[in-house]
Amino acid sequence: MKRTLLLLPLALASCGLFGTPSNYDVTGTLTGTPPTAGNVRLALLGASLGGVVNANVPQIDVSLGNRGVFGVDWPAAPAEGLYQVIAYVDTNSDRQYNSGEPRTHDNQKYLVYSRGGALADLVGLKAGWNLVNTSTTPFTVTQPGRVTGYDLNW
Ligand SMILES: [Ca+2]
Repeated sequence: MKRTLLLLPLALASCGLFGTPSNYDVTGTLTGTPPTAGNVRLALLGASLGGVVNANVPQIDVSLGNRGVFGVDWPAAPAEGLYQVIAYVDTNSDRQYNSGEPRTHDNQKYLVYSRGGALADLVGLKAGWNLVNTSTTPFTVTQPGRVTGYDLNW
């Protein structure tokens, strides 16, 4: 009995990890079928317009929940710049996206961390996190707080 009581809080805590990630800063759903077999992982990584990875920004490994739902929190001390969440097939099993590994299409939604200033003002960026959606013309810059519907597709 004593052992069961000790395990109960652990069980409850772990349930939170696999529930709907509604409390995360960025949430979305991964759909479609990976182009190759292998371990599918997600990463928050530095990006450039056009989907080129900025290798100077450390990647954050993101867990994929049930039904392809994922959630990720903002990094604690982000560098100023563009970020994206992607899914990829980790063909070399190093838990990092490496150039050339199969990845999801660019969803044209960039997560931009800005410190503000005159240059940022020109394009509508505010200090903190911004969502830049380049799938529309003209592109939009918003500060939604939490980003929902950050959906990914193979
Ligand atoms: Ca890899």
